[in-house]
Amino acid sequence: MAAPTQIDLAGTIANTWSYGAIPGPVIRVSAGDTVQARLRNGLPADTSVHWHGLALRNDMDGVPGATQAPITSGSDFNYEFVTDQPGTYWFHPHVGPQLDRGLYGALIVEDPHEPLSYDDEWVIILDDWLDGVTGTPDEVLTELSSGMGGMMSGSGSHMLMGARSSLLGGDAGDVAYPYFLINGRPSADPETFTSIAGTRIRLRIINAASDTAFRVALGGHRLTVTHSDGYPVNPVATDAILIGMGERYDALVTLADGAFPLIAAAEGKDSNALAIVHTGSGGLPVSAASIPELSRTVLTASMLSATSDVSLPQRTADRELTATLTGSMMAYDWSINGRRFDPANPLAGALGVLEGERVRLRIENTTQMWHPFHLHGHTYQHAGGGPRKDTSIVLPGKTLTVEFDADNPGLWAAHCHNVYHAESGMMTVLGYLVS
Ligand SMILES: [Cu+2]
Repeated sequence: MAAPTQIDLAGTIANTWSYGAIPGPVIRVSAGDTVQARLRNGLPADTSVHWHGLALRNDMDGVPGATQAPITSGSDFNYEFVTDQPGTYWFHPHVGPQLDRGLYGALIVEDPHEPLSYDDEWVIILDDWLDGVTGTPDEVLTELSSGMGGMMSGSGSHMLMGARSSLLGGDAGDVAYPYFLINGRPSADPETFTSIAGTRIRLRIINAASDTAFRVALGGHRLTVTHSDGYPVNPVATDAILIGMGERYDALVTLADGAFPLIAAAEGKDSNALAIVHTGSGGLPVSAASIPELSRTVLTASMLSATSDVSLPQRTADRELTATLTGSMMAYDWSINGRRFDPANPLAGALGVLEGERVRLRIENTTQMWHPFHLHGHTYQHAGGGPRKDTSIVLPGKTLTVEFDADNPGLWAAHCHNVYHAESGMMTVLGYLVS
């Protein structure tokens, strides 16, 4: 059930929309299981559910205009699909900027033959929050859509200027948020995880934000990254992880004795989300504001390689495609290959492939800002033996080349996972041609 509700942000009550709780209830299945989920739309608007990262049957992908009709207010839709691939996934609407409300949750596909050994696991969902506090996501989109001109005339209240990050190649984000949340809770009323020293935990970290990358670290600990976007990587130890919107990272950590801040620093935005990890009888952490791990080694996807069992077999590409990320903050005309996505004509400018092809896709960012590029229905591999992923940070002025096998026919959205960029037009469709 998606419906209007309220969220309690450490005493500030905000009106929002949710799937019953924020985050929504965790959906946990085993690989090979069939998920049956009925969405009842109690919202005063059309909606849908997209199952982010799953290579599922196309008509369950939740993209109105491409894979299904919108679920109108007061009506139901039954989603049913098989989950083939274990991993950390999530779900959210694919209508307007609804993702920037409380409509998101984790979908965990367990491996019946799990090769990792750990004692417990924690799902950690990161979010940037303004809904019901400084406005609504629809108001933000309207304001941003008028471009920098609106801000310069003094009418802007949501636009964020001066958010800079060297890790993100410059401009870090467009939108000012009053709160950053871990599992739906602000830093003043943090999520608390309680365990005992020596316990080995699998963290499943999901960035459900709309305009914020996070730098995540656990004070006093190093993390061993084991998965990116659900797929295993050769393990890498790090102090912190950079995670863009839509990305997921799994990491193992063995807990020390005490109380430790788990910080998700809003990259370039001078604020952070906080959770507390308690073991034994330790008191509260001395300082949760900053931990040295955040400024040590920060892992990005470029440091990862897929394990051999999930690497694509070596093969010459049958088709080369280019998705050039275009547009600017000034005009707020975000686009792909110079074309802003038109929901009334979704196939205009579509990228075409033939079933069975090995496809080499160049994602070329000609803008002055980073973008988390997301492809539906497939998990590509970063060229040169990199990680398998479905969402990748592409820095300004850089090109990321990925490869995938065209093995899941249908119409698949490909877009920036900054929800405001996507809604302003940085979206296209990957379609299967008929030979
Ligand atoms: Cu973008």
